[in-house]
Amino acid sequence: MNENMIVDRNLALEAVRVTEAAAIAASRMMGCGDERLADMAALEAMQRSLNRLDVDGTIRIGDGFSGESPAMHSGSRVGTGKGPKVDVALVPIEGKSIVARGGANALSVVAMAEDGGFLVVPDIYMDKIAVGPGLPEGIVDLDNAPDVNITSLAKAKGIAVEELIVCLLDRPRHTKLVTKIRETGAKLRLIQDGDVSGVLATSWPDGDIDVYMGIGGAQQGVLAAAALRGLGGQMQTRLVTRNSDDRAAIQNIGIEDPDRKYNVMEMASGIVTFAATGVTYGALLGGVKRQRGHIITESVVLRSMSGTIRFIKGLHNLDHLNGRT
Ligand code: VTB
Repeated sequence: MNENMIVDRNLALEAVRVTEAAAIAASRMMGCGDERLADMAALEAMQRSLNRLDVDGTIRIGDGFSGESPAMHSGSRVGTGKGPKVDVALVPIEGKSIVARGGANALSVVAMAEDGGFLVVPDIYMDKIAVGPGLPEGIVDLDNAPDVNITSLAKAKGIAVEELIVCLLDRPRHTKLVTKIRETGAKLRLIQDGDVSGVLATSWPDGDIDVYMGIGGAQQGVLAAAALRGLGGQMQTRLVTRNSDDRAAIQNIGIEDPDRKYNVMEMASGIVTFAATGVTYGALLGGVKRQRGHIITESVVLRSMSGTIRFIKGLHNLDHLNGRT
């Protein structure tokens, strides 16, 4: 076993403690009506547990309001600095607004990769299309019309188009896309927020989404790619340049071709570890709940090296959590 493998195995176990801590903190803010408050609580908890890890970590995809503490922006260092060099991508709450209104499917997410493993993207939009594992490479393409993607996918899966479920964010920017999808006869699942879980659902062991489409956060796209390295699905993405600010952000970050299409490997390469914990109840993972002296968490840990999918249920002692033991 080489050093990278040992590092990866240990990180897989540690990464989940980071998302558990953030999810527990975020869940206390469920329904608080203020997404900023919820995010700060999760961010603080995530930062605290990341800093306990024996890694020399650099955040590549981060979070935090500028000028405020805590913040874990791209370039910030995390970990004790003693261990291996890793790049970190995180979203303390994927679906802050979900937590603020007490909705479903909010996750706490962290991914770690070898130095240089993540595509570094600005906080802008990204067009995405994702399908599950076991399908011919390139079965869908961002440059195809939606009906072409939907019919080829249905054919490859051996199902009728009418049986296929397409997931996308419920946003005015998708009005035309939604009309085109409806014209094919396919089913639709319009989600409020949380497009990482939308992409994951295409490749989840018992997920019912056949294809995820549409425009969401670019940083969420990289996190979703990290997960697909473990789950085995396909995704194609392209940054969306709406105006001169977006163009400048893309340029500043050092991306030469703003119209380039990326696949999963180009967004998350090398050895990648991904962990997510449910904050609120969801289709993929249960949310944080309280039960007889414990706080229960449901998480998943994915390792790109082996493709192992681990579901981890945590029973966290309430007395200990509250500092009484
Ligand atoms: C999505 C969603 C995120 O941002 O990426 C979305 O998955 C995209 O931005 O949970 P808009 O809300 O502007 O459409 C989030 O909602 C996070 O803010």
